[in-house]
Formats: sequence, C-alpha cells, structure tokens
Amino acid sequence: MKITDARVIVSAPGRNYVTLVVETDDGLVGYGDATLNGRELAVASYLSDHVVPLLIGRDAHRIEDTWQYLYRGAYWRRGPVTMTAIAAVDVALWDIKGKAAGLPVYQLLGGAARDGVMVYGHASGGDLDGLDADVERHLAQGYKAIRVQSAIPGLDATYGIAGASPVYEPASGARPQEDRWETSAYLDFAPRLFEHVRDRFGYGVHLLHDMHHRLSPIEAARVGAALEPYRPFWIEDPTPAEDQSAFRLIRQHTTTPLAVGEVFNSIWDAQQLITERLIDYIRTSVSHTGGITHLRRVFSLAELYGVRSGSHGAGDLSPVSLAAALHVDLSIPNFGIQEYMGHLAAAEEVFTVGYSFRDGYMHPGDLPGIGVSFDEEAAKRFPYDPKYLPVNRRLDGSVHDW
Ligand code: EZ4
Ligand code: CO
Repeated sequence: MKITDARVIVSAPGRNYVTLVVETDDGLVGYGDATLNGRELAVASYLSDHVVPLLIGRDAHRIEDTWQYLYRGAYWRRGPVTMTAIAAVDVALWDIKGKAAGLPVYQLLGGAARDGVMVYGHASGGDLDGLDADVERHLAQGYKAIRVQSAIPGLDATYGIAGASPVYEPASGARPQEDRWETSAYLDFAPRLFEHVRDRFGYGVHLLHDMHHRLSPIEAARVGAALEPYRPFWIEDPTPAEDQSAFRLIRQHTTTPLAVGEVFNSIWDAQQLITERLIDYIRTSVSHTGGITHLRRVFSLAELYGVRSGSHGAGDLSPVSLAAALHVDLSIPNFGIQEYMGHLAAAEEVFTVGYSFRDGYMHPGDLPGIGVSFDEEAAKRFPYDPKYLPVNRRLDGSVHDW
C-alpha cells in the first residue's frame, strides 16, 4: 500500500490546528495532528517542505521504518518542531493501518487493558468561590478527577484561568500577552487553595494542580510538603522542565506525587526522571513526542520503573491527537490518567469524533483506525488566525518562565 499524496491544512475552528492528511493507492486516508501552539507554521513548513516529498511512494504499512527514516534520516534530532511533524506522520499511518485492518488502533496495540480511561477536567476561578462553582460543574458531569487553579491575589493575570470561555486557551493576540508573576504570592496561596477545596468537597475526588514551570526546586519542595495533608493526585511542572536533576531535590522533601512532560519531545528528556524514579507521572503527549510509536516507547520505559502515564490533553491538541492518546491509554499496563479539556463547538464542524466521555471515563470508540474524520472543505471556513502564548514577567519586569 503506497502513499500517493500528503498535504498539510492549517485552520482555526475555534483555535489553530495543523492537520496532516495522508492518502494511499488503496483509497485509504489517514489524519495526523501537527499543532504546536504559537509556532504552527514552523511545523507546517517542516512537513510540507521537507517531509511530504519523502512520503510519496513509501509503503504506508511500514510505520517503524518511516519513524526511523524521518528521525535518524534528518541527522538533526529531537526538538518540538521535528517531533511534532514526525508525530503527525506516525499517527496518520496508524490511522491508515487501522482502517486497512478494519480495527480501532487500540486493538493493534494489544487490545483494551481497561474498560475506560480516567480523565481529569480543568476547573478554575477568578477567586476561590468561582473555583467552587467550576468544581461543582465538573462533579455534576461525572468527573472523578479535577485540576484546580485559581487567580492568585496580588497578581493580575496568571496561568490557567478560563474566564468566560468554556475551554481554557492561553494563546491570544498578534503580540504575546504579558502575564505577571511573583513566587512569594503563590507559595502561601497554594495550600490555602487546597484547604479550601478539600473543606468544601472532601476527599472523594482526585485533585490535581499545575504549577506551570514557575518555581525553584526548593520552593517546589516547600509547596509539595505543605500540600501533603490535602493529598493531591499530583503537582504538575513544578520547575522548568529541562532541568531533570531539579526533581531529585524536590523528591528529597515531599511525598506529593510529581508529574512533568508536556513540553518534552523525546524519551531522552525523561530518561533520568524515569530511571532515577524522580517522578510519578510522565505527561508526554502523542502530538509533541513523535506519535504513538515513540509515546509507547516512553511509557514502556516508565513501566519498568513504576512511573505511570498522564498524557497532556489540552485544547491545543486536536481531536485527532486526543483520540490517538486514548488508544494508547486504553492499551498500556501503566496508564495513570489522561488530561481532557475538550474542544470548542467550532471544532465539531471540522472534526467528527468516535470517542466518548461517560462518568469521568473516556473510550476511543471502535471505528477503524484512530476514529476521527477531518472535513477539509469545512476547515476552509476557518482560516489560520496567528496567536502567541503569553510571556511571563516578574513584578520587577524581568522575564520569568510562563
Ligand atoms: O499551557 O497546552 O496542562 N496543561 C497545560 C496547558 C498548556 C498549553 C500550552 O499550549 O499546561 O494549558
Ligand atoms: Co500543564
């Protein structure tokens, strides 16, 4: 089965998505997600200019060979642009293989290792009362696990607050929005946030929290220890993620479970974290870590060391990526949890999905392949809308991690 055509479509149904469409001489079509929030066109060019010409004429069944060919064959390795491009090709080929076999991809990965995939939703508020209302809304929808974020008194704009939109989206504007940060304001607030939510809702729901790379190791250690009585499911991205050794210091001071990995793009980013058991959950995503082929390799390494999966699943992963993640989640032994933010209504005009949510669990569905179709004509109604992720500054004006 030869690849006869491949093309990249950049559209913005609610937000920007880069979608790879791969066609074969058997008449099968596969879809991959190549979205890199705020840097969309770099991946689109990497694919159109450098990868698509290499795909034409290749055997669509040879997924591993194509992965190795694109990774090793480029000489230049890793990096979010490269690995997002490879991911899109990889997922499109798994989609095609599933369609050729007449099976959902999770069946090709060994079949279901569980009945459903526990997901966590995002609750946030402009203050703690606003957060309560959003937690209540998620509990009413059946969520068993909820990420809790609140605006921090004294800081005007900070990460993770949805505002009026039903789906949190940090990217905006023709220039990056500038957020403000001061760690001292956060350090005392985080335990108060957890105390408040546990007092109000008890211990029957898993609570998660994202620190979004802002703390130093010793600050993260202090917050982790202070949160222990409130039993967080995890704290996410406590420190800037490229410094793997920082986690050793955090680990020495707290038993609060640690999660990291949404900005990772290769198994090498997590090698020390996993093999030294410095984390509890690895959050690599299917779309930024080289697709199903490489994500499974990361999770297999993690399995050896008792580290569980907790894949990134923000709205900037298209429905194709969310579905691909669900196939992996359902089939691996060391699944932990899956992030689920959902997509805006406009996305439903372009992507038709086979996955479902019920009672806090998701299932990828049983359509052949990945189970998401992409309407190229409908996508034309939503032209690319350039946006940037925010830049973070401390109160003294210096640039801080966002
Ligand atoms: O900031 O996906 O856990 N989720 C997150 C996300 C990320 C965005 C960046 O594009 O941290 O909200
Ligand atoms: Co995060």
